Amino acid sequence: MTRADAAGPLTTATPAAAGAPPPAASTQAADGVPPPAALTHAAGGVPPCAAATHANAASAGSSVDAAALEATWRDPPGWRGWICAVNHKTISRRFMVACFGFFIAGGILALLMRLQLAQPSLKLVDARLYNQLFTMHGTTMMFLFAVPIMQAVATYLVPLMIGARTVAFPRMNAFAFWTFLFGGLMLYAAFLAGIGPDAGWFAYVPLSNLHYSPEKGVDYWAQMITFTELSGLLEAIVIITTILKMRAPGMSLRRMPLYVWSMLVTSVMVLFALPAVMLGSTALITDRLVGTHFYAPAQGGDVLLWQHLFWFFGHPEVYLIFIPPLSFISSIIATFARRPVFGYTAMVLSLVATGFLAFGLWVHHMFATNLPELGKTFFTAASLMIAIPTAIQIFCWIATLWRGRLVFKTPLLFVLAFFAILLLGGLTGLMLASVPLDLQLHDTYFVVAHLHYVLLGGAVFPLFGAFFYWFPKFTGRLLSERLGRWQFWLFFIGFNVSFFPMHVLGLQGMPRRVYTYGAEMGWANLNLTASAGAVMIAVSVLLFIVNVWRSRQPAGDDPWRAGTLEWGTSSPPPAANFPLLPVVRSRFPLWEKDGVAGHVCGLSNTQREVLITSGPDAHPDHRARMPEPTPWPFIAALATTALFIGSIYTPWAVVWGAVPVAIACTAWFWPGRQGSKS
Ligand code: HEM
Ligand SMILES: [Cu+2]
Repeated sequence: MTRADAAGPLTTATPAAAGAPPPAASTQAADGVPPPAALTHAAGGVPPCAAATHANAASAGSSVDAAALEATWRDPPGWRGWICAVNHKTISRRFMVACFGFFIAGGILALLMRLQLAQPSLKLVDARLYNQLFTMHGTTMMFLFAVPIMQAVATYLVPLMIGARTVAFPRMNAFAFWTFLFGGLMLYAAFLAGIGPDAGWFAYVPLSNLHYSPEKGVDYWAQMITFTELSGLLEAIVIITTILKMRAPGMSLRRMPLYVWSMLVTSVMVLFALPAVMLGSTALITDRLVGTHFYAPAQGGDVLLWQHLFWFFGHPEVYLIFIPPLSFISSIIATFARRPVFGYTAMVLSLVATGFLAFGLWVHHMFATNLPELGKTFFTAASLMIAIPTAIQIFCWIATLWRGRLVFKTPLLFVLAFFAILLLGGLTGLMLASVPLDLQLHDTYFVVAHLHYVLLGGAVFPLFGAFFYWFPKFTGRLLSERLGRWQFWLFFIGFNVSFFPMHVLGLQGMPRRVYTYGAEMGWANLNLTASAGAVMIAVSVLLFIVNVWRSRQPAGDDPWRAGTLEWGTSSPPPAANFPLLPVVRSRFPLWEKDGVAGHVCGLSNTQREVLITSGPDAHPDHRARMPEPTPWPFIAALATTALFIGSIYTPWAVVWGAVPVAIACTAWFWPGRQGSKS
């Protein structure tokens, strides 16, 4: 972004300046935060600007400026739009669809596994393919679905929630999407070509070294990590910068919606967590391809180094998956209980505390190694401690729901199911955090049950809830309540039928990652039950797709009568998000008696201009010009893909492959007429 030096004062107009009655004191008192000084200053210090009338016109649905704005901000039509789009909503929609596609693919692999395990000694798939199935399933769900979809949803919602026109670095956002997509497709191409990875989703050495995994599968796996983590890091930078520099005037940190807080915490965690696994997987590739010895004990390397690097990322990853949904829940609960979530400060502090503590737990995945016992007790304590901030959030939600007038729509059902399922997953987590018990249950189906209770309970249930809640925002259409309820109950029952028996199977000693078992083990009935549950889950997901496909019912702009800014514009939002950027004075601007506090004026309609505000208080600071649509992020992602895939076969690809990447980046950053690219 660069400073735009266009002439003209940049001001904010409050209703007072526009001649409307001053905001009621009571609405401000409710929030307890006084309006920021600079706003009153701006409103008082400049004459009521032309846009003050725009403000009124905008709320009355004026289309004059809206048409110009639309022309300025929309993506090019036709195939050029496919390649050149940089609008954050376009990129985010594609990102969400891609992640959901990978979820379906990972789900089909899970179904295949459950079919194979439905009866003892079945021969549907052999051991080799089964190894690939669970590796691909775990990898897909963790790297191609759960984390990226949280970022994808955020790049849609965050700008709308903070009253911004777009994300920071729109081109980087597009590049991150393409890189992610190409990385995922590469992994599936390898799988379909019969060289899928088969060393498990955490690819422990020495199993994943050249000696035990001589085929190319592990190389594809390790390179897929590079793709997705590069994309994840870039998205984190986009989200952090957007949140810290592009909030609507008046939206101080203390007025940020909880969801925006959760994305800030998550994205900062990404910056610390992802480099660890990128480093680890790069060292794995160089061990395999050029004979380095990072993980070779005979040459002075260390196999446990891999586990440390992987889990230093892997445990926080669970929270990358889990923290955004916590705030889906807060958004949904506030709206359906018709009141702000109880204990804002406690909620924010719990999010931040979870983010910190999440980095101090990784060794609980390594209790079965020969690390010093005393050291392990520290990680037991830390694992128990992280339950505290989550418990605080749960109590705050209960306090909110207690006196609220609940409206039992589908999103709320998913939220309530989250409570039940996550509770069970949390309790088995506390059990596994104790070293002696973990040594007994390690690598049994008890762990498979635990991880699915946490991951599906903590992420997939809230995600479906969030999707029902924000689908009207994305599309302007409502999903059917009737189908939604069917989907919910099938999913809830199917989930428990599928995964609850796995606790018992684990206690009976069934190991994970086995492709079959003998009838004499006595595991047949529980396994058949688990497989039946998986089929119910599949039917429920099908219902969801049908629901999305058939949705026609117009939603109106704000079907839930919610209070946060994303509902203050039309549904789906126009290309520029808001005809005039809002000014806010509370956490739920739309629940104020007279709506938002005012509007920003002085931004161009014919150029992609955004307002940059100060980090803590969101005082208006300067205008910045945002980049135009361009094919270069797409081309740069293609060049990066060639480099990454080439390097699986020869290290020289890193050298030659850098040339097209350099050319693409040079073209991308070539100073254009408007002097602004990012
Ligand atoms: C949608 C229904 C799902 C079903 C029926 C299912 C089923 C399974 C099965 C049968 C296994 C293999 C167990 C073994 O042989 O050890 C497995 C492993 C796993 N699943 Fe799922 N799963 C589902 C969803 C998910 C989701 C949503 C996630 C993550 C967000 C996930 C993450 C994992 C992981 C990380 C593993 C471990 C893979 C490994 O051992 O390397 N699963 N799942
Ligand atoms: Cu963990």
